[in-house]
Amino acid sequence: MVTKLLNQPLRASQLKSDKHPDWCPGCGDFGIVNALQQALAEMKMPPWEVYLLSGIGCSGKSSHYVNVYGAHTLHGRVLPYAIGAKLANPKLTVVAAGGDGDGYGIGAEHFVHAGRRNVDLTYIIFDNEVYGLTKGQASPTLPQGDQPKSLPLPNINQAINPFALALACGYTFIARSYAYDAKHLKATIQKAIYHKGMALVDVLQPCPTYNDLRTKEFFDEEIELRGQQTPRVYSMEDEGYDGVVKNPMDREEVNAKRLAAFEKIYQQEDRVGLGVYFQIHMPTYTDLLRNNLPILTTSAPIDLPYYDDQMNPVTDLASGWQDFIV
Ligand SMILES: Cc1ncc(C[n+]2csc(CCOP(=O)(O)OP(=O)(O)O)c2C)c(N)n1
Ligand code: SF4
Repeated sequence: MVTKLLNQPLRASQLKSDKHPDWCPGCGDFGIVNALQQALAEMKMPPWEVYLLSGIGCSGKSSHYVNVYGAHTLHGRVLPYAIGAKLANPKLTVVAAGGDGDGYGIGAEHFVHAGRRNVDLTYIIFDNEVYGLTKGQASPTLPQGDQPKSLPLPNINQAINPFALALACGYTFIARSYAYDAKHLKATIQKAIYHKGMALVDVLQPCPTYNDLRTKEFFDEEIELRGQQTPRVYSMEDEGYDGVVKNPMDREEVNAKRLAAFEKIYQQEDRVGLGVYFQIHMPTYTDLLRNNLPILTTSAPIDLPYYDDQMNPVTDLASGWQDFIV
C-alpha cells in the first residue's frame, strides 16, 4: 500500500546500503536487487515506510543491501513475519524476498495460506531451481531428470508449478520476470507493489555457480518456434495476453481469466512467458478484519503504547484489546 509519497523520486543509488553484496560474479540476485531499488526510487516511496524482509539463502541477504527498514528472518518463514508486520502497521509497504527453496520448499505451507489470506504485500521469489547457499541441491522448481553440475545424479523428483499452486491458493497477483531484464523486472515489481493484495513475482534468476542449465546464455538465446526464430524469454502482453480481471463481480470473466491463466501456466513450449499471468482485485485481509473489529478502522496495533506508566514494556495485545479478541 502506498501512502504519502516523496516530492521527487530518489536516485536508485540512494537506496543502496553501505553493505557490499557477497554474491558470486554474474549472479542474478544483483539484477533483482537493482530492479527493486529502481522500482522503489521511481515510485517516490519514503524508505522509512518500506519494510523489506527476507528468508534464508543467497537471496535472503537482499534485505541487507537495500536502504529501507528490513529484517533477515528464518528459513521458509519470511511470509509469517511479513504478514505480521503488515497487520501490525498497515501503513507499511511490505516486500518479502526469498529463494525458491525458501518459499516453495520449507516455506510451502506458509506460501499456501498466505494466498488464502490476501494480505496486501509483495513476495519476490528468486527462482534459480537450486538451493544456492547450501551448494546447489535440487529445489522444488528443478524439473525431473535435470542434472545441473551441482548434482551427482539427475533429479528424481517432479517439479512443482508455483503458479498453478498460487492460483489454486488464492494469490490475487501472479507474475513472472527475469533478473536480467531490468526494465521488465522494475515495472513488474511496481505493479506488484501497487496491487492491493497478495502479489507473487517469480523471477528467473540464473545461479552461474550451481545451475549450468538455466544460465543467462540459456535465457538470452533465440529458439525456433513454428519455423521462426524467437526469443526464449518473451513478454506475454506483447503477444496479446491479458491476465487482469476487469470486473471481479463478473463470474464469467473471472472463470475465463483463471482458465486462461492455467493454460498459460501449463503451456508446453520451450519459451518462457514474462508478465502478469493473473490479477484480480478482492478485499484484503485487513479489509475483512476491519469488518469484524471496527477499532481497526481508526487504529492499528502499532498505535498501542509500547510502555506503561512504569516504563514496563507492553507486549500483550490482549491487555489493550481484550474486548475485541475473538
Ligand atoms: C530450518 C533450516 N533448515 C535448513 C537450513 C539450511 N539452509 C540455509 S539456506 C538453504 C537453502 C536456500 O535455498 P533457496 O531458498 O533456494 O535460496 P538461494 O540460496 O538459492 O537464494 C538451506 C537449506 C536453515 N538455515 N534453516
Ligand atoms: S551460489 Fe548461486 S545464487 Fe548464490 S550467490 Fe552464487 S550464483 Fe548467486
